[in-house]
Amino acid sequence: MYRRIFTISAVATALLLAGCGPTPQLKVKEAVLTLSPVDSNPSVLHFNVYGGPEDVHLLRVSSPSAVRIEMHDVSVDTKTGAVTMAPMNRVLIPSGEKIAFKKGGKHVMIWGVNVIPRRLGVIETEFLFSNNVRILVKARVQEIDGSDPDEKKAIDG
Ligand SMILES: [Cu+2]
Repeated sequence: MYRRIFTISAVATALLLAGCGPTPQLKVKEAVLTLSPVDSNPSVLHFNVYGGPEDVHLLRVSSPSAVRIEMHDVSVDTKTGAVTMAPMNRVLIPSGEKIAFKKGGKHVMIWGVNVIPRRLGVIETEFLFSNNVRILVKARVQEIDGSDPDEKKAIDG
């Protein structure tokens, strides 16, 4: 009896999926926090945001393990070649598109990363979007050379 119910529901699910087609899901992936070699300087968070079924804005990134977090964009002065960065209040995430926060471009700067993510090698972050969706992301934490944080190495031996 249980087997029969299971079989019917599996078929129903398959039909449902076939009928819907792929719906893009709002996601945050490939998140990596690179620690600043100088503690008083901000660390940098890179990640990719994948747009969902509707256009939304990324409004804020927060973490219980940091003092201050800002979203930044980079611009290059076409005359002097000087690179400057400025805070952004919001970032448009178009439906179905990938927006990269990467080296040389948009990024998130984090001041005062505490000892918890340094020991774990992982930092908990929360991404808040304009449709009120909050996505919790565990970002890998690394030193500037890509290795585990020094505090984690000390524990792991
Ligand atoms: Cu910055």
